[in-house]
Amino acid sequence: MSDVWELYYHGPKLVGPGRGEFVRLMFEELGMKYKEVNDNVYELFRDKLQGFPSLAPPMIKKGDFQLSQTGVICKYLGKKYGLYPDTEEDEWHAEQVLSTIMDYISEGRLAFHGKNFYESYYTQQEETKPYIKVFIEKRMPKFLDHFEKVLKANDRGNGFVIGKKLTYVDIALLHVLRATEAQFPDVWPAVENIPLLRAFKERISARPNLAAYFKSGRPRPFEGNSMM
Ligand SMILES: N[C@@H](CCC(=O)N[C@@H](CS)C(=O)NCC(=O)O)C(=O)O
Repeated sequence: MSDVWELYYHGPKLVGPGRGEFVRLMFEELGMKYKEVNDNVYELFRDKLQGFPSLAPPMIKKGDFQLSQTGVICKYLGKKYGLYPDTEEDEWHAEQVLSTIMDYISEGRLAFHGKNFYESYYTQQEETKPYIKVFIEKRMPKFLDHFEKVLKANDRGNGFVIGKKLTYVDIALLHVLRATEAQFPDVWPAVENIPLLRAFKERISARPNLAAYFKSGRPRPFEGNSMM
């Protein structure tokens, strides 16, 4: 039995950072050791997983406790290890923002799988182009504009998403901003009116543990075939 957290996620040959990266960034910021379990994850989740059922990775496990759903994992680790809001109202606002972040990546993924959500992007590159176009032109600016407003509502956008300290929502927002930039390198620089978001991305990326991780060569490259 492992005495460190295990992160179950598809291996780097199958997928890029993906949803697993939300969890990795939590562990990295916290300076905690974790062990990745990457082998045969599809088969494992389909018919071999013991313990409390999980539909899909990422999943974390320590001892007999295992937990899936990316947002729930982030919230759990945040609460357990101190990346969590201090007041009840902030707690719910954090939950609200996290849900919006998850909506954003789900819509982004959907846009790259407009013909068939369950098949690879590479089988539908032509057919899904109109969906990507709508996402870029309508949905991405709407979400980014919203996140800009969320930042502005706290400390005029110069600090964290919620309250006076880093929480799991800052980590989640950082990852979707990085994913957006990587997926849409031509679009991202031209998105208008998001100065606070841009500064936030740089500020949080520069936190010592995260900066060391980004420089380490360990992060998986973004795939370029959908948001997640
Ligand atoms: N809502 C879940 C979605 C999980 C999910 O879609 N996982 C992907 C990898 S990123 C997967 O392997 N899905 C397999 C499946 O849904 O059958 C979460 O955010 O954790």
